[in-house]
Amino acid sequence: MTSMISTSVIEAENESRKEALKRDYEGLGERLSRRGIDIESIKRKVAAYGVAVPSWGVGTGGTRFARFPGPGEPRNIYDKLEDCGVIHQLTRATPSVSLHIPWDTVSDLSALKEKGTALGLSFDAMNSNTFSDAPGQAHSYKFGSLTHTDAATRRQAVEHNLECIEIGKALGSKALTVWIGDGSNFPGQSNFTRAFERYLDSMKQVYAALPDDWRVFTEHKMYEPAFYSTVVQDWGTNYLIAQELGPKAFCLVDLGHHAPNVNIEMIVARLIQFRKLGGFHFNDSKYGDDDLDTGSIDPYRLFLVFNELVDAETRGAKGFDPAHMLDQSHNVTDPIESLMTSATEVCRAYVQALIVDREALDGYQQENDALMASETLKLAFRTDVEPILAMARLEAGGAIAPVATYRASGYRTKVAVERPAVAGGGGGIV
Ligand SMILES: [Mn+2]
Repeated sequence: MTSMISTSVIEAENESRKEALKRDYEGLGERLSRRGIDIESIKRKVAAYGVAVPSWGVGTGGTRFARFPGPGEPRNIYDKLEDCGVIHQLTRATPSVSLHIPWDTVSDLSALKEKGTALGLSFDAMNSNTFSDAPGQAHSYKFGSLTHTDAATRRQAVEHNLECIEIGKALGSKALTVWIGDGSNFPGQSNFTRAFERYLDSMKQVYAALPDDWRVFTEHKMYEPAFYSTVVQDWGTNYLIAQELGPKAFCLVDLGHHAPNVNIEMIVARLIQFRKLGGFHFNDSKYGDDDLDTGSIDPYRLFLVFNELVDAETRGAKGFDPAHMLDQSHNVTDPIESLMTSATEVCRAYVQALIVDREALDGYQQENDALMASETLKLAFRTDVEPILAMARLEAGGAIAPVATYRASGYRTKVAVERPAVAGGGGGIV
């Protein structure tokens, strides 16, 4: 196994924090046992949990206004995998990487797979891109891709998705995520019904090429890049797509792709109930699709989403197997630090949801005791579960304090020397 960060750095950093962690863990264990919760079983669950890192996440993101690249940005997919290796080595929570084609230029697939294996990383869902034009492509996506009025453009977009499936097969991926930028900027510009008919027709061709053990995830988004209408605008349309396509099609919920104040956890519950929840793109937002770091704005909402997931897990909901991925844009931070922090936030929400007293909650719901039902959730959310997360990392060979350990390692300074600055780069917001 290739270690990106020297294990001696991790050990030295952990040594200085180990005793305090042990005391904190024991103290929390005692408090939880008073509530009838076994801290060890919670720790085992979070230790087995993983969230995928998007390959594009390790590059600096940007806005319509500017992008400010940081030092040592990854130059290619191999550099990106190494950065993902750092994140997993320190957090032990991100065992897989999600590729984005053609932002990731892949040529030697077996070398790529080998590199991933050496870093302890597998390949999560493949992401196709038909929302921007690749150099030299025959037909432009300016006016759409899978829903374009021109059949040849639609065909090209379908072919690209088929190519993504082929690449994914070679890498051991088991899912394709399709997000399209198709939509309109003017009332009347697009016929809603015809555009959606064309979408379904194109997606049926993609679906037909899916291997039996694959799933296809479609992602809804309310607005952007089209600002009047998008073809897959909300979870209702997304659900229709999954229903129309068949049993291998599922809805992906990107937390940022909703209007402010939308009850996302309720959407999650509905999709679970009707067995169409495919997975998540985790991020956070204040105003729209801000792609802010997961848990940085509204950690309670993230917890409420996980509350639905743990509820489904606990009752053994049929067909429940969502894929978890981070999808956010790092404009002002070191992407490695943001992704480590965000992976930890996802794990934290999971653990907080695991310690909800579900029996008590059920009782309060039955009795219509609104206040105590809410307090039951709040009790779990208010519990500082960091010792569980840190102990799980320590026992798995990770860092008690990932960001401090990363800074102590000098990784960014080292790669800044090896990787000369490049213009552009594959940052993006989808
Ligand atoms: Mn997304």
